[in-house]
Amino acid sequence: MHKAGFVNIIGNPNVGKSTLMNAMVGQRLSIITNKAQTTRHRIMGIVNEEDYQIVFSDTPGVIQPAYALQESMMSFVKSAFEDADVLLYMVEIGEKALKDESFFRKIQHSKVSVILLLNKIDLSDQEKLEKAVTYWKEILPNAEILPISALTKFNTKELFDRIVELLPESPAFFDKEALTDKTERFIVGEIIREKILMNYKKEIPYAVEVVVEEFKEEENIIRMRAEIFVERDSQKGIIIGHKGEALKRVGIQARKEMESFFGKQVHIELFVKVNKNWRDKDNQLKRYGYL
Ligand SMILES: Nc1nc2c(ncn2[C@@H]2O[C@H](COP(=O)(O)OP(=O)(O)O)[C@@H](O)[C@H]2O)c(=O)[nH]1
Ligand SMILES: [Mg+2]
Repeated sequence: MHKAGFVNIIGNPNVGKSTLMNAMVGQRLSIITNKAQTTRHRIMGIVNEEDYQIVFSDTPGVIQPAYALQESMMSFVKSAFEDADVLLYMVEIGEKALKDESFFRKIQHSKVSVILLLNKIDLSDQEKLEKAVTYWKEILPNAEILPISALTKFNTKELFDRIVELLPESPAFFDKEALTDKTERFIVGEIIREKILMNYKKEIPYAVEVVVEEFKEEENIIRMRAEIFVERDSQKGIIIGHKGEALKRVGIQARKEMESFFGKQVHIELFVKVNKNWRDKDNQLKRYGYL
């Protein structure tokens, strides 16, 4: 018998969804920072064994959308409700319900198994944990509750085993060699965006989109060229920095990360361009793969 299914991770921004997906897959597929809205897409991470295939989905944190990009991000979350075989609803200890009530009601009335993950218990204590368990049992009686730490991997093995138990009988959905539904170019773009999120403050990270224009794998090296789009001229100057030093730092950090991901030497060139108010334009969102 072969089992397969979609296991979709949903929750508020910054609770640790991407950290968990990477821990489950054993690869750094989804970027992680301490900033909300780091994840903008639905990203699948696939675990293959002879007798099962788990397709994890990491999703953007649930927010009330303020512009078109965020609306598209929430449509990725919506799609994750629609095909789930198991829903992993992740919260932090001390946190109350999802920022969007209609999403929360969907979880309450879910027909598929829901596991409520109380994440970051490494930062908590027994008393707070017990309070949280009591609170969530009351408002989400249909869920199994599991305290975890995605970061220190506390209880992640237990979670994984429980997911395998819950998987339905099914043939595989993806090639059994596949690791993700995303392309190498997408992952490269995300790594660059992660370094931008880490290196710049205020509105800059939210105004940035990265497009990988070239990805050429040679025998000993991968050559890449990427364009960083911002919304305004002033942001372009900030990204580049004094004598180009800020951009250079991003390039070096991204290259190191890529070399460890691809296990190969990487050469990368970065260019910064202005695409006025792209976050609010449907045709631009389409171009960047959000619609
Ligand atoms: N202490 C602690 N920090 C965590 C844990 N899981 C995630 N984090 C941190 O929380 C922040 C947000 O993580 P991320 O996975 O990007 O959250 P997401 O927005 O829900 O995808 C990062 O700084 C992570 O290192 C955990 O179990 N314990
Ligand atoms: Mg994330």
